[in-house]
Amino acid sequence: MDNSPKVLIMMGSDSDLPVMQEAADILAKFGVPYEIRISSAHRSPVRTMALASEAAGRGIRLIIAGAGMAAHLAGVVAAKTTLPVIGVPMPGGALNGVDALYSTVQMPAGIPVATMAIGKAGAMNAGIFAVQVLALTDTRLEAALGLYRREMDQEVEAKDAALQG
Ligand code: RP5
Repeated sequence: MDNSPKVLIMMGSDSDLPVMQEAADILAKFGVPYEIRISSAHRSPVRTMALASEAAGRGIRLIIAGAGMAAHLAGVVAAKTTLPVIGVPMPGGALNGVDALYSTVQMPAGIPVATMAIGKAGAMNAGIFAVQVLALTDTRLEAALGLYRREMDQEVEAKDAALQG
């Protein structure tokens, strides 16, 4: 079995870890090998660009990049690779993530970043979205996603049944 990382999770600071862990947990749940790295677009730009530009050559298929405030990490990473980049805006700061949302989502034409919601929901969805992309060429992941959706459906049904008494 090939256990080399297929998804690279990057975050601008260790303070982003409690949020970005959600993406890692999803990948672990689906048995997708990943690597998680702290690298800042402004504090460690050379390292960040090296991680991005070398990712495809190491067998990485997608990159998830989470950053806060003037969040340029996902855009900088996307500029250095043709792998799909999923951006996750971090909550916090004076604008509580709205700054990071705009910084991540408002990429000028030519270099896209697939931007998720602010915070933990966005990080979780980034993980699921990565699995969905990988599932295009992986029948095991396709089946696992089907099961995941059925479980969600059953959970809602069970909560409704409990409410009805
Ligand atoms: C961004 O600045 C990071 O992604 C983080 O969300 C934010 C604050 O970083 P710290 O000051 O907590 O290291 O670069």
